[in-house]
Amino acid sequence: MSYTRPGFRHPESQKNRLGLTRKAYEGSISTLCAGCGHDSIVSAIITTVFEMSIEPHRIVKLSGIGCSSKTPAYFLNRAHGFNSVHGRMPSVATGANMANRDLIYLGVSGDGDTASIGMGQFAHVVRRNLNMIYICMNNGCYGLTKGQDSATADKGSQTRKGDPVALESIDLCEMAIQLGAGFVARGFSGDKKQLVPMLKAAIAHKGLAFVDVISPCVTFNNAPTSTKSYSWVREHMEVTNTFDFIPLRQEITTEYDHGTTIPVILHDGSIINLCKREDKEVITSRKEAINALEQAKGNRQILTGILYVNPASNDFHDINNTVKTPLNELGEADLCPGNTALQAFNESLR
Ligand SMILES: Cc1ncc(C[n+]2csc(CCOP(=O)(O)OP(=O)(O)O)c2C)c(N)n1
Ligand code: SF4
Repeated sequence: MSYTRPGFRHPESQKNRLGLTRKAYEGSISTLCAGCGHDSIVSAIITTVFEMSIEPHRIVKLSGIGCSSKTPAYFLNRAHGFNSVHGRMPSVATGANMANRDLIYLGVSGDGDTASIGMGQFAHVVRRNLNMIYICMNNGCYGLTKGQDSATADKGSQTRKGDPVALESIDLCEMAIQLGAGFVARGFSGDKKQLVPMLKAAIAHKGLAFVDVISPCVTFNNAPTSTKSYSWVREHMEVTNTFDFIPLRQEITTEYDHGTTIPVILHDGSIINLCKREDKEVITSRKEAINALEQAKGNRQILTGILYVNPASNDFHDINNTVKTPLNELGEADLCPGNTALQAFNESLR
């Protein structure tokens, strides 16, 4: 059976700065299980790009294999898209990004796709600091292949069959911080209020922005004792900071009157205001971010919020001094500067 999304929208639907309604940012109707956390993340992505007034065709959505990796079909129909082999999204994203640096690269993956078959690719794309947003929809299991434990399932938490997970779990945020990501955040699919500004900040960041979103699999990993279930996360979530994303065109406002506020200026000039609890002052320290994650884990808590930002992050293009123009815009004279230039280049290497 196939479904199509009804074309009708209220004539007075809200429009963004481009004059587009939310409809322009939607995709096909989801075929995921009703209540899957991944669908909530899709909705947050749509809200984010709609509110940021990004032209849909400026986005490249990429994914691997899994229920999570199917989701790019459910948002941004007018964007470019590539559904790659299991765990290989980062290398496809790297190639595309090298060819055209002017687009916005949004990679979507699952914890199986990222932390198992794609672990090598994940590690290197973070290390290279590719200018992309990398979202991991983390449900602690392989949803698409019927709920086997993934490498992010917490040790001791309950598996689908009811046994405790015997192996150490991988914390993708800690890994990303260690490997040099300039922006690392953790959200919860059921907390859109936190997720949307987090995604806006990730899009505004230059370099790799890793966003791990705990996203319960309602079908295979929702036992109340699983640390990726709705009930467990709701009961144990500790929010590091509340924050807002303020595009430069708008007045800067914040509604929070507790704790301190540190403005972090991202590369495109936009600002995120991070309002923190009194006892959490710095988010620009890798050491503190890892300590905070470890401490929360020790207390059996999940730390959410933007965990680490490096305001001086250089992306892969800066590091490799690549040409500023997308390759498809280079003319013959740029691509083939002639024999004299070739000889001079060869001489320089002797
Ligand atoms: C090379 C290869 N090995 C194994 C599979 C089978 N497979 C499909 S999806 C998947 C796991 C997906 O898990 P995850 O990334 O966590 O996504 P979820 O479905 O939970 O969102 C596996 C092992 C495959 N498609 N290709
Ligand atoms: S199997 Fe799990 S991850 Fe896959 S669509 Fe269903 S609820 Fe979502």
